[in-house]
Amino acid sequence: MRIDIVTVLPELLRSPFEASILKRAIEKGLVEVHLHNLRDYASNRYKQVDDYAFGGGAGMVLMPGPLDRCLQALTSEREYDEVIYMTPDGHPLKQAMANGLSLKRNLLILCGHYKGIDQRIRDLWVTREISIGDYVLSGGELAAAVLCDAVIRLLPGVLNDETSALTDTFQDNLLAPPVYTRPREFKGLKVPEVLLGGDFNKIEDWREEQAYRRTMERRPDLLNLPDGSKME
Ligand code: 6GU
Repeated sequence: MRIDIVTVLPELLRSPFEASILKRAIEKGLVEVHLHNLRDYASNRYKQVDDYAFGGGAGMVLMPGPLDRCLQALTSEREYDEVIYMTPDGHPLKQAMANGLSLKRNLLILCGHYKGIDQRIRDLWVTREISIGDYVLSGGELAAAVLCDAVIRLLPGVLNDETSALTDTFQDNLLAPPVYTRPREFKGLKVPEVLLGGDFNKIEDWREEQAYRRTMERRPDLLNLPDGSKME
């Protein structure tokens, strides 16, 4: 997989790809991540990429010119399966969407900033608009990092048995059950007996029950969904 990310703050997006699982995925050649500074596509000598919104109101808007030149340059090099715009008014990111995107070859991600990007870039180029939740971030960069993490960890060969995605919360619309490691007793709190017994059927039953209990308590909305196989 190849991911190209267009941003006015490339420095904000470097560290997520320089540690742990994402770093390893890149080193193993399972994914390439390329950052593009929108300012490199500015036309005037001030390297301007944002301007006031027509109609007034607070906040700047990313101008269509630099974004269009950047997109023209990138899409002339290769075909993208999706041009994704990270925006709080997008479709909420779900595990099923991450699963679907993990099957694509080339993804292009646009990070919004300030009041967002000129609507005409969305009309002309964007194939999918994604939000990572109902709160507002200062820009799309951290949201893009979240999306990339959710997608890259699903690529074959990225996770090993210890970090397997199959038992993740949400992979079956259930929250994950509690987990314990050594010691067997910590500050007077004991590990549930069933986990020490070695009866794997009993352990599975216990985990499932705990997962249901937790989901019922915290996210009853998840229990009404069909399963994790839909894209949106
Ligand atoms: Cl994708 N961008 C911004 N700026 N804020 C957000 C978001 C995205 N998703 C949730 N909040």
